[in-house]
Amino acid sequence: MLHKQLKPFPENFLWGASTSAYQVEGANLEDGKGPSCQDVKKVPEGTSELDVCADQYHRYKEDIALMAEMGFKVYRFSISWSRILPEGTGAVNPKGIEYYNNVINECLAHDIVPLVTMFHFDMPAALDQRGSWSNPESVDWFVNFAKVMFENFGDRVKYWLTINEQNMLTLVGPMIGTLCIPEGTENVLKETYQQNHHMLVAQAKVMALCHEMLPEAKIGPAPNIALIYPNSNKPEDTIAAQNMNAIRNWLYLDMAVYGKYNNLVWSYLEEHDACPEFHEGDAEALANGHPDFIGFNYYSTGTVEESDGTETGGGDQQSSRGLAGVAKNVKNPNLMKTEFGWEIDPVGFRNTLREVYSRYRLPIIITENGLGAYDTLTEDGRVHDPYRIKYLQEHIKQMRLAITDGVEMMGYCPWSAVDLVSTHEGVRKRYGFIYVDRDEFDLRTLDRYRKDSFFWYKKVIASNGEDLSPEFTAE
Ligand code: BGP
Repeated sequence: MLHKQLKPFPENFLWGASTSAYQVEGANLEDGKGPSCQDVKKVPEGTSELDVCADQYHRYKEDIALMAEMGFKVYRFSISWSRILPEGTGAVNPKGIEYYNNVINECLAHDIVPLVTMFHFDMPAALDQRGSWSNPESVDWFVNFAKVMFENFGDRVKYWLTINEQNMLTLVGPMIGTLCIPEGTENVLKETYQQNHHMLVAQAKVMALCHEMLPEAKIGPAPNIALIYPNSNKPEDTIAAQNMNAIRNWLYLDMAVYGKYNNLVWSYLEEHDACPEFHEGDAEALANGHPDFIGFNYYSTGTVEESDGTETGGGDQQSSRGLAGVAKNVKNPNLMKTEFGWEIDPVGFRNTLREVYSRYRLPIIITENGLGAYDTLTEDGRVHDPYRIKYLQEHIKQMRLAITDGVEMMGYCPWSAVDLVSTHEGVRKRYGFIYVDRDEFDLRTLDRYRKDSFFWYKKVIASNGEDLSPEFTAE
C-alpha cells in the first residue's frame, strides 16, 4: 500500500526502552537474592559472568534520571524472581521488594510508566533443581510469584508482561542458558513442549489472576516474533514458511489470545510423539486467560525453503538453522547484517506488525528492537553510533507506515535503555542509548555516558516520532 499521507503516532504513545534484571542489575547474590539459572550456568567462553552487569542495582536512580532526560514515557524492566523469592517459593525477601518499590517509585517520580516483565530468562536455581518447567507444579510456582508481585506492586504498576520470549526458551533454550531438561530424558522434544505447555498454562492463569486482582491493569505476552518469508514463489516454499511461522510465532500468540494450539504445530508434535499432556483444568485455564494487548520483540525476519530433511535445529534467537521436515533456513540476499550476523529488515518490521495485528486485533507494544554493535567511547567522552540511529530511524519509519496501514500501536521500547550483558555474546555486543564504562572482564568505572543515539532518540520522543532526521543536538 502506498499512502498519500501518513498518520501520526498516537498522542499518548509510550516511547521508552527495555532491559532485563539478570542482564542489567548485577548484585546477583546481594541483599538476600537467591541464584537464578543465569548465575549458575557456564557462560560462553570469552564472555563476562552475570554478577555485575551494568550494576543497575546500585545505579538505578542515575539510569532512570537519564531515561527521564531522554523523555521516556515508559521503562520496561523485569523483576528477578529469585530476588523476590530466593528459593522460588516460600519466604519473600523484603530487600527484594524494597528494591523494586524503589525502582517503580523512581520511575513514577519522573512520570515514566513502569512496564514490568514478570519472567525474563531467570528461573530461580532452586526451582531448576526441582525440575524447572518440567515439573507440573511450576504452574503454581509462577502463579504464586505473580500474586506476590501483584500484591506488592499492583497499586502502581498498570502494565505487565508475562514471559519474555517463551518461543526462544523453547526453540533455543540451551543457547540462552535456560532450558533445563532432566537427565535421562528420552524424547527431548516432548519434554521441551511439555515445559512449553506448563508455561502457557501458567501465563493464562496469571493473566486471569491479574484481571481478578487488578481490574485496572493491563497484561500481555512478550514473544519474539519474526515473520518468516518463503524463499521463492515455489508453492512448497510457502508451505515451509507457513510451518515455520506456526512453530516459531503463531503457536505462542494463538495460545495467548485464543487458548488453542495451532493446528500445524499440533500435527508436527503428533508426528514426533511430542504432544504435551494436558493436566486437569489446563484446557479451561487456557481458555480463561486473555491478554489486553500484545507485546513482542522484533529484531529481523527469517527466510526458508522446502525442507530436505537434514536441518539440525538450534542457532540463536535470530539465526535459526531450520527444522528437519519443517523448513530449511536460508539467507536473504536482500538484507544487510549486523556485526553480529543478524539480518536487518525494517520493512519486515512493518510486515510483521501488519500480520500480527490482522491475526489478533489487539493493540501492540514493541517490547524490544535494536542493534547490537561494538561501540567505542571516544576521547571527547562520546559514543558516535550513527549505525544505531540509522537502524532505529528505519524501524520507526516502518512502524509509522504500519500505523497508517491501520495497526493499533501503543508503544515502542527498543533494546536496550542502558548497555548490558548480551544473552550469549558478552558485554561487547552493546545495544544501549546509555554507554556503560566497562568491558568484558575489566569493570573500569561503570560510569554512564550519553551516546549520540541518546540525543537523537530524545529528539524523536520530543517530536512524538515526527522528526526522524539523523541530526541531533548534543547538550
Ligand atoms: C532477546 C532477549 C534479550 C536480549 C536481546 C538481544 O532475545 O529478550 O534478553 O538480550 O534479545 O539478544 P542478544 O543479547 O543475544 O544479542
